[in-house]
Amino acid sequence: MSLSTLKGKPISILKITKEKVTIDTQAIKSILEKIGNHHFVIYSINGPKRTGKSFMLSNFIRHLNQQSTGNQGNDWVLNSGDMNNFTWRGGSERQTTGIDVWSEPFWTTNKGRRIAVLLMDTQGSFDDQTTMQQNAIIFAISTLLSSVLIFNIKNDVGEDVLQFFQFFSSFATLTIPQVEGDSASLGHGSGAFQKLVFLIRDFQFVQDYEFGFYDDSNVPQRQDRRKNYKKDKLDSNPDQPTEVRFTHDQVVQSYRDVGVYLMPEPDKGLKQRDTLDNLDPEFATHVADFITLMLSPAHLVTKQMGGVEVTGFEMIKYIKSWATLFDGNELPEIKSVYHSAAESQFIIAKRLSLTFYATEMEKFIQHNSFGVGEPALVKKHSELVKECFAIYKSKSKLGGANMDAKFSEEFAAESDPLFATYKSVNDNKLQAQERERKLQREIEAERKANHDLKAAVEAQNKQQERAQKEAKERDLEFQRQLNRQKMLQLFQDLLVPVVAGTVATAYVAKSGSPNMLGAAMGGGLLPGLRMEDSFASGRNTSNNPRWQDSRGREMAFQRTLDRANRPGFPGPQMGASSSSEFLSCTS
Ligand SMILES: Nc1nc2c(ncn2[C@@H]2O[C@H](COP(=O)(O)OP(=O)(O)OP(=O)(O)O)[C@@H](O)[C@H]2O)c(=O)[nH]1
Ligand SMILES: [Mg+2]
Repeated sequence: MSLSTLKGKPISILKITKEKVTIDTQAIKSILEKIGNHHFVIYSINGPKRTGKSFMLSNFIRHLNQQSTGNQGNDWVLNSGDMNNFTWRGGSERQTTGIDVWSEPFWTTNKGRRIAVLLMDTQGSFDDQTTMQQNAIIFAISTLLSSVLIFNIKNDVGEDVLQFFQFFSSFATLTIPQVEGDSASLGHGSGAFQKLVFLIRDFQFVQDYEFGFYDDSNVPQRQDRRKNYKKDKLDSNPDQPTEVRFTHDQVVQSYRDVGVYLMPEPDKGLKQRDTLDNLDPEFATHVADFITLMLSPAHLVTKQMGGVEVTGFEMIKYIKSWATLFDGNELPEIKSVYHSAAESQFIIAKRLSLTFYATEMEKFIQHNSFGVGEPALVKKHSELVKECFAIYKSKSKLGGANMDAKFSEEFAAESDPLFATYKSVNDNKLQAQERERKLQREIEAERKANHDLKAAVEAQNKQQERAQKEAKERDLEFQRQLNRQKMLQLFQDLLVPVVAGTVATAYVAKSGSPNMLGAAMGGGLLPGLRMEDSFASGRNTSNNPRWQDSRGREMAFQRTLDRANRPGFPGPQMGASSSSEFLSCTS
């Protein structure tokens, strides 16, 4: 490839005021006219502010200038001589504003054709002086103009970077039908744009990925081919949540060709003092490699509109037609596109917030299986509402204060019924808990009552046992007494009459009068025996007085008398009595 050089300078093609963004069609026309009927490659570098974009483009120019002198080495990276190109500098304040295009095309031959190379530097996104709408417009214009977009970021491709990129790209895509006319059939997500290269500055994770270039079929020479940064970090994979997959797919599919270059960190001198005096050799090598690669035939992608290559002159016509789109006091098209994009972004942000709210609330409810008091539930709700607002703010960058108020209103309208549902689930849990407690109390009370009843029954049983024992003892005692009584009775019934009979017999024998026995009885000689009343009173004077014990029973003494009446018995004979009388007396 041979390149011829022209002196040049950055030309601003965009005018940005607070009210509007304007394309300076004359400025861009003056550059494109130099290309005329030739095809051209146009590189645009975009990305967050203060990330070394202008520094990199300056090196493109120095490289192209050096090439034009026929010097093939990498000295140009170390040569700080000609800094008169895209202005770059350190510090925190933004440097580039709007869009600058290098005034002079560089020429090269590619596949036998003479083609031009244009370089375009852009204002860094996310500074504090530019609205998101302006950022989006700058991104859209540079995307629409460029054939190779270098998206310059620091450290790594994070999800936040991809989301912003996807949003800006989709915004740019929405303008395609207006800028390419009705013939533009390529739509969002179907390779609407040509080439995209993520340039990652200060890349740290070299243990996993070597510095250098990655795309679908290439990895750096020393890189283990099983790990490909482009595929691993940019392509979607089935394990990702739908939302994340969607973002990855949109980014990758909006471009026909996507690659990544991992760049090492420069030395402190460059980072902090803008000096190239001690430029880190590894950094210098990679800057040179990157630029050489980007300008190599495989990456020289000529500008197309609606899928067709365009010349410098044709491009001027396109850009003129954009005047109505990007120019004018009201910017009606862009505004409507902006508003619809802002609205879509708002809806997505709101959905994400509500999903987060619902997920966290469900977790909270599930975690508190017995329910929580209403103050705790309300507190959780308020905390989540705050977090959701932060999520919305991080995802919906286009909206202003009006959108914020709209979000709060609509979020409340949608989250309040959800909260009511969670509250009723929580209330049910509390009620169930209360019922459970009540049941427990009742069971406890019943258990206690049963226990008391058992104790009472046991006491009663014991009492009964005691009573039975006492009764038994009483019975025994009674029995004992009865036995004693019986013994006594027996004694009285048997022994006393025998003794008394003997005494009486002896007495009768001695005195010769049974009646004298009554007198002896009366005299207390025979206690427990008494003569039948009629004998005792003397009314009955028979020789056979009847005797009674103290209970009035006729006594066995009769037998004694019988015996006493037998012939040969000493003393007077007494009247005989039947054996039956005797038996009835002793039974
Ligand atoms: N950490 C780091 N700093 C760099 C790198 N390349 C250049 N710089 C420094 O970054 C600072 C900003 O460089 P610029 O090229 O002006 O950055 P920019 O992205 O164009 O900045 P804006 O135009 O304000 O958006 C300068 O001090 C550079 O020396 C790099 O690869 N890593
Ligand atoms: Mg800059």
